[in-house]
Amino acid sequence: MDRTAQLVARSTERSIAYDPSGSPPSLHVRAAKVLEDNWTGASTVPSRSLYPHQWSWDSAFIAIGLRHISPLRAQKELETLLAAQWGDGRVPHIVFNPSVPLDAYFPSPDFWRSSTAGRTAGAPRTVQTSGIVQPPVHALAVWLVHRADPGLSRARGFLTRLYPRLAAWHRYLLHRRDLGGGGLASVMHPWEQGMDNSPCWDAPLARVTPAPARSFRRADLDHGAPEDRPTDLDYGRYVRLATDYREGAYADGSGDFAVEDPSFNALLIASEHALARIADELGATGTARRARAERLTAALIERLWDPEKAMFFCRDVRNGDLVPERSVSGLLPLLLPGLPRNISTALVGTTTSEHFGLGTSTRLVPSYDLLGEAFDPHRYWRGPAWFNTSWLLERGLRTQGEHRLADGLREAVLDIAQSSDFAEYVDPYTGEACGATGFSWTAALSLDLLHSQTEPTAVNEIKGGNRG
Ligand code: 9WN
Repeated sequence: MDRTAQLVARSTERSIAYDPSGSPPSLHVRAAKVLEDNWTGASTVPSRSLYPHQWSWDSAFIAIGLRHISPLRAQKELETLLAAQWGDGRVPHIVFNPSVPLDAYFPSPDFWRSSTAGRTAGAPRTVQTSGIVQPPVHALAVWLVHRADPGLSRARGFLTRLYPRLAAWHRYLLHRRDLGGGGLASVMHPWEQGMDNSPCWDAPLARVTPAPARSFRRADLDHGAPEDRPTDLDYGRYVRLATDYREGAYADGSGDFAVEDPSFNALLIASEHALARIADELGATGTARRARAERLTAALIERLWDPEKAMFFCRDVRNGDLVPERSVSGLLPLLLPGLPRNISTALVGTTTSEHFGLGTSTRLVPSYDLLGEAFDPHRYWRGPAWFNTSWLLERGLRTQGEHRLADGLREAVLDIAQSSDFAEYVDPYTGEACGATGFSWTAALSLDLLHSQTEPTAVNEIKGGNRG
């Protein structure tokens, strides 16, 4: 057996035998089982019922957890996604599985028509994808996956192969998506930011004429309760925006919806730090990338920070206004090591305030302001708590040295993941399960918290410091 084959075999064994957490084995084993059940051979579906294809930011979170049980599968997860990258650098938000029936999810490949409508933008010919993107968590995931088994990663040329793709992805966001001209990337569709139905989109979406209800058929209502899902009116607007983008051959710049979002940009900055570390590892220098990450942090503060409300807000690029809705997105810049102390202290204060209730009224941090007019503890992204945002916040609190709050959040995530059967999202007060169960990123990020314990290891990895 050659060296690479040996490393691959060892990595596969680890997926079965490795459980160093010391925490109740049942959570570890059950989480691993969810990821096993949702694995297709090349990637992991978010949920067998509701989301039967590969989703972009889901795969990044999934790989972060998978690395603890199979670094090889974690590498493959990211390789499969990045193999579907477009020539212009965009990483599509969905990579479709051709063996899944067209009516299992809407919008399906025949809606996006990526290989024809996306030809000028360099969409791949052999695989069908959507034409929009999702938050850039990928470089961070690639770095963390590499760190889980550097020997396997080097033997397979994991970083060498993925670095140019990640660099092109960031270039796309920083150049083609700087629609506000202030250095930040804009999202052109609510699905791009990942928190689809957030009240932050209500005002910018209001200027979009909905596609007629009879022009499409929603598949999400076959699996989810209508009162928890986006309304038909909002769905019509999502469809209109995506249709217009497709009809314009997926060229960036026009479009009724353009928003600079705090978490999308914070994740881009955290990933830029990770890319700097990948460059160092490959023998190049990450210095220019670190400087860029610092410039982006300054732009984030200048354009999206409101000192009076102690919160980051979205900016509607089409009218230049900040959107005055408090969302968990506005807390996630806590991930950034370069955040000035006065800002991080104020932001931690907002996290524990009556708007989000961390450590006081809520068990997990809600997706939206508890006091906001649109708050609803069960409706998609309008109040419930998600596990990926909780994981990001836990990492962010540690980055800022807030270990007591982070410990409490970590415990709550593990507890509720277990009791909710790895729910897609939960009621922030009670932890009651909502949406699908057996949800992949819930299982993966629980595994990650089990393994990372309370050591600030992952924090240093996110920070891109000089730890070996
Ligand atoms: C649209 C897959 C995705 C997540 C998103 C979540 C939801 C899709 C939908 O599911 O979005 O992309 O149909 O509502 O909002 O964050 O990536 O899990």
